[in-house]
Amino acid sequence: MKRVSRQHHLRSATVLIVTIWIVLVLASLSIVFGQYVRVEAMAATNQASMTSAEMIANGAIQYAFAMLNQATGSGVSYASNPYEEVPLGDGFFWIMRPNLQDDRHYDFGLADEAAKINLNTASVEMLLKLPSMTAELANSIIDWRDSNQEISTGGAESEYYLLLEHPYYCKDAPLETAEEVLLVKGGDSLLLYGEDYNRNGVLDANENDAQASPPADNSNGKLDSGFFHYVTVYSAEPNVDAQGNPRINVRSNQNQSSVLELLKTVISEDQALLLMPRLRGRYANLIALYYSTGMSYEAFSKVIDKLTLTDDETVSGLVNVNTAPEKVLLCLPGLDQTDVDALIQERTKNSANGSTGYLWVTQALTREKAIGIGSYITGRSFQSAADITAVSGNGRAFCRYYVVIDKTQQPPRVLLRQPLHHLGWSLDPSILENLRNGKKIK
Ligand SMILES: [Ca+2]
Ligand SMILES: [Ca+2]
Ligand SMILES: [Ca+2]
Ligand SMILES: [Ca+2]
Repeated sequence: MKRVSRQHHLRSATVLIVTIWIVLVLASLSIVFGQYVRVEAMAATNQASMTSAEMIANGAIQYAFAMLNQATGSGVSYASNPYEEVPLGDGFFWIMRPNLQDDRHYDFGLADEAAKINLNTASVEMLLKLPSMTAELANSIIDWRDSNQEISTGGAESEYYLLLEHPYYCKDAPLETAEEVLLVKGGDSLLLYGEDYNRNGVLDANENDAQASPPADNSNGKLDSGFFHYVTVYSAEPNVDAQGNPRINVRSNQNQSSVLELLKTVISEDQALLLMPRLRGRYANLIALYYSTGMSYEAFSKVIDKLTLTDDETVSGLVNVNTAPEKVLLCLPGLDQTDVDALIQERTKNSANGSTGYLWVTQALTREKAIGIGSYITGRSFQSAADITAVSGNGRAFCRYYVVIDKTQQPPRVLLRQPLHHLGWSLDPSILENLRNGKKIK
């Protein structure tokens, strides 16, 4: 009797343990399923927010196109159109550009690619004057883009790159993005971007905390930036005048009568006929020609845009002296700080008439210096960069694209659409926080 009861107790206990286990398993399963459903629902909402952000970014690209088309003549419009917190769909977009004078404040708008040094056409002397450029990298860029196999001092050709752990050939062709310098001997992201890890031109917390988070910065309270914001590979202009007519190649024999006709519009026929032999002489560029003709500044200003010294349909890599920042002007051959100050002063005087010319540099520089930069400068811009951040209205998703637009042709075309989401949210962090909490942005 006693034995039976003990067996009964044992069986009940076993049943109880099994029941507890089943209940535990069921409970945890239901928790897992519950979480799974919540995760699925959240993922679906996040997916919808992501789609929304992507659509807003597409809209922002169209917006940039429209802004560029609005610009009359051959310039790029930098009018005070809204580029900050522009509402679109259920969200917003920003078109950001670095504020090169101020690492505390964001700046918005399109960035002018012709206001930068072109890595494909700049001389080694010009490259060397870029902020944080090294002799090794400057010479290696020359070897990287030139088609020959001769190694410049400190440079490198294929024999160097083929001995790397992951070998590749020297490109021996023009760079297609500025980031390509990371593949070039001596190139690294600290030289290219400096401390501006997220490329927004603003000193962010992680860019001023030394080694605590990437990048390795010097935590000196100021953004020590690299040369990224000062370089391009895109600047190019069609060899036509402001009205879109092909320019006249002064050096070409069959153009002599057109040149004479053109000169007669600004000087007397006798004077023009006297000048003709001089046009056939040797001179480095149109500024040199201006001095050698002895024509007045007013007269030559009226014809310079219609003249060229090449039959090429496109001229690449010229720096727009009407828009280039101080550090870029300083890279032009032979110029020192005093020259650049004089240029900026003269430019400010001229800026009211929205000049697309560049002969005005002769008013600020000596004859020798003006001729020295004459082959590297222009007064016009045709390519713009739009650094676009788009966010969904609920702040759950954002995306960032770096887009380069070329307006040498109609309609304009996109030369680059580079995703930059991996750099994280690069505007004021409170914007995202406010949107996520259902508040107003500011
Ligand atoms: Ca080469
Ligand atoms: Ca930054
Ligand atoms: Ca850091
Ligand atoms: Ca610093």
